[in-house]
Formats: sequence, structure tokens, C-alpha cells
Amino acid sequence: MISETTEFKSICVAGLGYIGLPTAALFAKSGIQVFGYDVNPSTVEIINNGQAHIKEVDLDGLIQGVTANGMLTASTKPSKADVYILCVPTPFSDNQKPDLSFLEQVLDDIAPLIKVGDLIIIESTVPPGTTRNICTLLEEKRPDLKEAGGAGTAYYAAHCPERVLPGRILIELVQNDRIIGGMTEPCADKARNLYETVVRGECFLTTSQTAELAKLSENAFRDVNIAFANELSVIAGKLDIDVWELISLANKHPRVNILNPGPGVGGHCIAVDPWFIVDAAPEETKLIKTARSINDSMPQNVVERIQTAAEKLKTPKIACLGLAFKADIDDLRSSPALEITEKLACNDSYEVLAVEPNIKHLPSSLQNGNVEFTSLQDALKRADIVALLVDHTQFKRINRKQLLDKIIIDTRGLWS
Ligand code: SAJ
Repeated sequence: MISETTEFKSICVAGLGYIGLPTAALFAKSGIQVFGYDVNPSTVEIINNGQAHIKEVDLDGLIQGVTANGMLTASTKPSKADVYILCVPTPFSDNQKPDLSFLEQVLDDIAPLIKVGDLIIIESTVPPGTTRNICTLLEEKRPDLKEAGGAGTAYYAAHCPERVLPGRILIELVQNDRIIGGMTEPCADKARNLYETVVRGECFLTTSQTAELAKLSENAFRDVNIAFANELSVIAGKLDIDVWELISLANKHPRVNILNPGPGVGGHCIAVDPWFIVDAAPEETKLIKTARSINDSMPQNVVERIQTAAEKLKTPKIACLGLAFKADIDDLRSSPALEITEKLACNDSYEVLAVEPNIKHLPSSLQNGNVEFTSLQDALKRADIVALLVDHTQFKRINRKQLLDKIIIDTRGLWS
């Protein structure tokens, strides 16, 4: 049923990934007709069959419901709508420059469909100034929109960054506060009206450029703080001090809250977004750059610890527990655990036992001779060295007696 309380009757969501699909489903559930659009035909097929192609808490049931009642349909082509929400990836290229090609492709696709009064929202994380540049590009493709007054008059445009945590996406999409960065004030007002149909958190209005930098700053803040914890773990290792005890004691101070060290920072957000700030202000980002390089050096640091332990053994059997970039998800993108396992797999004298309860097959980068995809119990039985790379729930339940005769490399502080 189409909601009677909203001025928006239809939304076209571009990019049906970790953000686009839950966002599309949530709006569809609120009673707005949603047309999802993704370049990947198999993604489209799976969604139209009523399933989610990604693993996320409670998403399967939601997709089943909104596709069954026709409120969400997926296609490889965009459809005309009142609102266009852009949720495509914005990675960086090899030289750490932002790659906005997916965003520009979507703009090419939707530009002919946009009509006077439509709202365009960029949810993808983007470098400062991108929303303005996208509007300029749109107006080059559609001079009629420029002649009719451009952004804020002929059409509306805003950057409304997503801020949700994988594993809690459906909860956080509704509960988190939202930054609404309008190209103009009427643009921000219009975008707020849209989000207020599903968001229970507060919507804070600002300019598109401030919203862009705010989103990048959130992730850079976390990156810098994790880098501090990681640097401490290297220092503590050198001084033979237990970093977990150290941090827990330091955190007893009322104004200290050190994050958790780990095998590095993965995923497609925190490990990427700080580079967008560096690109915008290369000379002024010394701390942000250093944090990135500390976090990027952690997988190699873990590999060296495992190599040192393996030197004592004739034919080392190494269990790599976890491949995902963090606990209880199936996402292997930029995963430090995967990078560590790949590096170990390059050594022919090792037998590598890879355990990842959230996936069904090994990724292609690990499909070579000395890596075996196996169960947790099998790996624990056979391994000489157990490297805990991800703190998945299943690993938290391991009976400590099973580890007594093993060399343990615990990168997550589970067995400290
Ligand atoms: N990590 C640590 N130590 C910690 C916390 C995290 O090593 O104390 C590692 C994780 O293991 C993982 C990486 O950092 O490899 C990133 O994990 P995360 O849980 O910190 O963040 P993401 O990438 O899942 O989601 C982040 C969130 N941003 C912030 O918390 C500021 C999320 O709210 C954003 O929506 C998301 O990025 C995004 O899409 O930008």
C-alpha cells in the first residue's frame, strides 16, 4: 500500500549492496514503492526471488516480505522515481585517489530520467565537494534543469552519509542520528522529509560539503584511535608486556578509552575513507596518513609473529581462525585476516588450515595447494599453531583445554 503521509511515492535506489539493499527494503516497508537497481544480474535475480545476497541480521525476512508484496523490485536498469538514492561503492585507486567512476556511471544512467522536483541523494562516502560536482555534471547533461534554476529549485540534491555498522544495519538505519547535507537549504529540508519517514534518530541539517567531511572524519577518527591501540600492541610486544592488561588498566582512568588492537583495519570504509581526506588536503594530514600506515602494517606484523613461532617446527600446521574483516560477518573485503592467510599460503612448507564459519567456499586467492578450508574442530585437532584472527562468536566458545598443547597467536585478546 502506498503511504498517504509522505510526499514521496517512489524511490530508485542505485547499488544494492550492504547499504543500498537494507535502505531500499526499509523504505519499501514504510510504504514507498522502491525500484532497486544494480549492475550485477545475479544480485538482481536473487533479490527478485525474495532473498538477500548478503548476510545481515534480519535482512532475509524483510526482503522476503517487501518483494512478496511488490513494494521492492530489482532490475539492472534504473526506473523513473521521485527520489534517487545513490549507494554505489566509492573505492580508491592504486595511488590512493578516490575512484568515483561508479557514481558517475549511475549519474549517466539516471540523468535522462530526472524530472522537475525530484530529489537526488548521495549516500556513498565521497570526498568533499563531490555532491556539488555531481550537480554540475548533471546540469551539463541536462541543461534544462540548469535553466529551470538548478539545485534547490528545479531539483533537489543532498549528501546523507550512511553511518551504520555491519551486523546492526537494520537497527542503526532507524535509530542513528543522520547528517543531511543539502546543496541548498530547500534541498536539505526535502531530504530530511524523506529520512523522517523511516529514521527515529535526529536529522541534523548542514551543507553538502560539511556532511561529506563529517562522514570522512568519523571514520578517520576511528582509524586514528585504532592505530594508537595497534602501536601500543607493538610496543608492548617489544617490552614483553600483555597489551590487553595494559589497555584495560589504562582505561580505568575516567577520561581514557583506548580501543582494541588487532591484526589491522579492514572493510571498505575505515581503511579507505581517511585517504579521501588525505587527497583533499595532502600537506595537512600527517596524523591521518601515519595512522593509515600503522594499521596497514599490522597484517605483516602478525605474519612475522607466526613465522617466528613456525621456525621451531618441522612441518608447521597453522590454523587461521577467521577470514572476515571483523566478527560475525561474511564480508572479506580488505580483510587483514585474509591478507595474513594469503601471506602464509605463499610459504610451501606450511600447511594452512583456514576456518571461516560465515562463508561456504574459500575465496579464489586461497585456492591453492597448501590451504585447506576446514571446520573449527578439525583445525584445532591438527594445528601446531593457532592464529586467532577474528573474534567470531564460535571462536569465543572454544574450550581452552583444546589449546593447551598449541602455540597461540591471539590477535584479538580473546585468550589473554
Ligand atoms: N577494529 C579494531 N579495533 C577496534 C575496532 C575495530 O581493530 O577497536 C577493526 C575491525 O576488526 C575491522 C575494522 O577495524 O577490521 C573496522 O571495523 P569497525 O567495526 O570499526 O567499523 P566498520 O568498518 O564495520 O564500520 C564503520 C563504522 N564507523 C565508525 O564506527 C566511525 C560505521 O558506523 C560506518 O557506517 C561504516 O564504517 C561505514 O560504512 O562508513
